[in-house]
Amino acid sequence: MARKIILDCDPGHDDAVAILLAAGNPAIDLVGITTIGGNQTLEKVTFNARQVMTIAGLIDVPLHAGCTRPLVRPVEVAADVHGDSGMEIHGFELPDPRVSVEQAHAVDFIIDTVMSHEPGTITLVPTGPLTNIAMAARKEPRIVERVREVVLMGGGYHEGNKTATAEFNISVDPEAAHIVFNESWPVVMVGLDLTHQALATREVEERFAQLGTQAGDFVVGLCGFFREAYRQAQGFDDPPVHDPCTIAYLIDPAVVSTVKVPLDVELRGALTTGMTVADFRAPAPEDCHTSVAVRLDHERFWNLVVEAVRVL
Ligand SMILES: [Ca+2]
Repeated sequence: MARKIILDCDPGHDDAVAILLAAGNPAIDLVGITTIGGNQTLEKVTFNARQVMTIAGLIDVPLHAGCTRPLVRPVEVAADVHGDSGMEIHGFELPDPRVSVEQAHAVDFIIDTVMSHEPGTITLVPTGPLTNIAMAARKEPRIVERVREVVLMGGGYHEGNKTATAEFNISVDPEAAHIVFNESWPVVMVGLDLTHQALATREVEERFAQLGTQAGDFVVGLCGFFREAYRQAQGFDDPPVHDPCTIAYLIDPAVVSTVKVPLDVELRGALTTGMTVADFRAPAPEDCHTSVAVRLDHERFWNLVVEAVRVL
């Protein structure tokens, strides 16, 4: 049976690819999409989500906007790698959105969806700051034992990007991350250690170009801007496409291997605020509910994404 997920995202070039992968792979049942301010303001990323959902043909999937800012800290965006719109693109005309935003707040949608489905059936997939997920856990604590798993893109056990030790999504709202990591639900952290292996090489980009479809051309356009932005901002030759790694893990765990390890987040470090700390010193205790993603099968990953985009 297909995995029922709520994708909580901030599109975002790589969020867009995550949406396409979720839309095009039959192993995923996209119950809803929620947005969170992150790569750009909530208003901008929600507009971007509407455009991506239009390209992906997700006309009947509900879209709910969430929190405009982190729990404690001020808004920070990532215009250096995502541009002024949050999803700047090269050589591709984005469509007018044919998807509208539902009335209900994302946090209420998450709660209502989890509470109205059988326990253990809804997986939360956050690919932006964790504000909505933390708010949902605080507003309705009963969701914690009903959620099947939280599979998030964020953090890193050896790497940072926003700072030397902190990844952007976690750094923007570390207090929210603290709530999510310290609830008892299973958490899989797909962090930079993993997603920096998900490089969109020229060969990968060419496979999307060969599709000759709107969705394929969209990915090529995303890669074009993202490659240049990542080169200038972080010195990458090819851009790492972080967010779809979460979806790939759910489709086929062999593509993204994980290790069980206690995990927490630094809230008060002089140099390390927002750092995710994984304790590898000993075998994880029996009751350990957190895992980190360690190794990506690059070829199988891109095969999944290309195939999903092909069928859209
Ligand atoms: Ca994202």
